[in-house]
Amino acid sequence: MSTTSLTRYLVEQQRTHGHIPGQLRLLIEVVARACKRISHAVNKGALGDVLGSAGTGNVQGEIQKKLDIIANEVLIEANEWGGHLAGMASEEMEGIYVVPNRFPKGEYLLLFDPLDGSSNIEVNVSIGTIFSVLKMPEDDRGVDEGDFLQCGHKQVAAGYCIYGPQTTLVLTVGDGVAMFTLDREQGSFVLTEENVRIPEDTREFAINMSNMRHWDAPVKRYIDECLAGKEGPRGKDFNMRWVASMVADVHRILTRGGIFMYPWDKREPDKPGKLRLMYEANPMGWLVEQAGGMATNGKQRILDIQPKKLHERVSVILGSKNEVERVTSYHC
Ligand code: FBP
Ligand code: AFP
Repeated sequence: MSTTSLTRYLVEQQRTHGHIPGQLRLLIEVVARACKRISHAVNKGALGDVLGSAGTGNVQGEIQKKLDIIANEVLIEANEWGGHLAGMASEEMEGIYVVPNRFPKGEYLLLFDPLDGSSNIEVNVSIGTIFSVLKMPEDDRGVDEGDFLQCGHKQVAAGYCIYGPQTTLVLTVGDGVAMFTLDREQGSFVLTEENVRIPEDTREFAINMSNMRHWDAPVKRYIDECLAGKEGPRGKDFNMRWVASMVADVHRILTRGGIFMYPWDKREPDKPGKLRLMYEANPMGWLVEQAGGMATNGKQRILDIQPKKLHERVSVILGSKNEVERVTSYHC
């Protein structure tokens, strides 16, 4: 059984590969500590009075759950004073959060979806926290929204923590993907999987099928071919899974392969998709690529999209390489 803690893993990465400067290591450890607190609140459920709606809406016009707000506060409080960050941005906040002057300023920017899959909170299904780390542009004295508008390939760390039957932190710093399971007795994240690889082929897709009538032709064609099974052009049967928590769907794909799609659809023709580029697609896209998979918006690599605004949305197709390539080629 592994005894390598997250701290030791990060120290060893820093020593042997030079991937993780001290401030970044501290940042990742602080995010992990915040995720432990969120995990604790999630586990308490009704006993902790954390379920239900907060009666407020976020910048996306979505009703906020109590846990959305709690998780957001936990991440901000944990990260603002350590001296590793210049600013933060969250799916739950309209503008950026600049680290107050009373604290030292660091070199990094942290972006997060504090509680992804919030429609699953009450029904006791896996949810998670997604995070992405960028470096402050050099020679920049003040922090503004423009500093955050960097392509996904500029991320220096990304990951998520899934609150499910186990609480697992999944991380990349650009040298593959590692998974750490929370050992509640020790109170620490322990390395349980390294060099995670997504098989290039799969027989499992994840998409919200209730939106089928709104899809564009390439997505409809791909799913129709999967549904045709052995007798169809693919010559094999496919299985379907849809958790409605991106963290849970991506975690399954990192564990056993598959393809996940939340494509543009005709319900909101002016929006490029439902999922958020900076808080969901970029960190998940980088994790998937680091595990040998692929992530596109149907036309281009997610990580090469130049964001124009903080809460930008995007169409997402990610997972097993050969399937993502196929759907992407149907868009050309
Ligand atoms: P297991 O007991 O083998 O895990 O099967 C679970 C189950 O019986 C139900 O919990 C679930 O609703 C169903 O299988 C899922 O079936 P399918 O894989 O056909 O979607
Ligand atoms: P919330 O965190 O607002 O519940 O959204 C979760 C999510 O962005 C993503 O995690 C899911 O894949 C997707 O929404 C589910 O969307 P549908 O409810 O439209 O299937």
